[in-house]
Order: sequence, then C-alpha cells, then structure tokens
Amino acid sequence: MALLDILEYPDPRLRTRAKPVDAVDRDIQKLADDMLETMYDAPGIGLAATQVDVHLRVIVVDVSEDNSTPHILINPAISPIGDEFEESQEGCLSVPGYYESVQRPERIRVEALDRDGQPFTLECDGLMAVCIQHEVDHLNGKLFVDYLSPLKRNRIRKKLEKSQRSATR
Ligand code: GNR
Ligand code: NI
Repeated sequence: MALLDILEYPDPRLRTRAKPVDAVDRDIQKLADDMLETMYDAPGIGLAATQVDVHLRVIVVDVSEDNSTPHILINPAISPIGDEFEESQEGCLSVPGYYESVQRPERIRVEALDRDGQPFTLECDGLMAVCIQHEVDHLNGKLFVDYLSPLKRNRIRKKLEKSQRSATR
C-alpha cells in the first residue's frame, strides 16, 4: 500500500471531470486500497480519486467511528430519495482548515460497482449521504466551496494560496 498526495484548492486539476472505469482490474483495486490508506492517514471520512490526481470515477468512504466500515464505490451514480434537504457543516481534505454549511438532499440511492466489479445499490442518509454526495461532486470537478458565496470562496482561496506559497518556498 502507499500514501498518495492530496491536491489542494485552488489547484486547477481539482476541476477535472473524471472518466468512468471500464474494467475493475488490479490497478483499480490498488488505487482504491491506496486511497483508503490515504484517507485513514489524513484522517478523513471519504476521498475521491480526483483529489489524488487520478481522473477516474472511484471514491472511498468510511463514516464509522472506528474505521471498521470501508466502502469502495466505482462509477457511482446517485439520485435523491424524496425532496428533503439537510444542512450540515462540511470540510474537505483539499480545502484544509475550513468548515462551512452546505445544503444537500437528505436521503440518496447509490448504484456503483464494488472492489470486485460487482454492481450494488445502497440507500443512505445522514453523514454517509453527505459524504457520498461530496465525493461524487469531486468526480465532477466540483468542491464544497462552490456552494458558498463568492466572497467566502475568494477569502478561502486567498488564504490557501498564501499558505501554499509559504509552504513551497
Ligand atoms: O473528511 C472529510 N470530512 C467531511 C466532513 C463533512 C462533509 C464532508 C466530508 S468529506 C472529507 C474528506 C474529503 O475531502 N473528501 O473528499
Ligand atoms: Ni473533499
């Protein structure tokens, strides 16, 4: 296994739209395993391949307290169930240090392929639903800061640009 580097906002590579995986082969399994290790190390509750500069539709999630429930979702497709929205505080490993309120559909259905390439469906709500929607946004080149006002987003962008400059020099 290996730890992967996580891209940080406003890196333009985070805006790439990821391509579907056409075969769940050993390379994809290794990517997913490395993403889980990187997510647990960070630590985070989810990670999208986009964040590690791999532009394929692979996400990993574990919202359990004890890191006991890893999920690998390949080519995930989500749809809201019902019309309730819920607001929650979101953070992102690609936007380190910032937490802001975002509204999303409360309950979703998810169809995806698992680590063996087998299709499965799950329905979820709460943190799992928030996290999967956040990860699918990454695959589409979208970040949680895109839901904020331009003023808030620019403030976050400028602060991160400044801290990235001092970290590189
Ligand atoms: O670790 C993470 N926590 C989190 C908290 C609230 C809403 C979404 C998330 S996902 C984030 C990890 C991450 O950046 N995944 O893309
Ligand atoms: Ni994120």
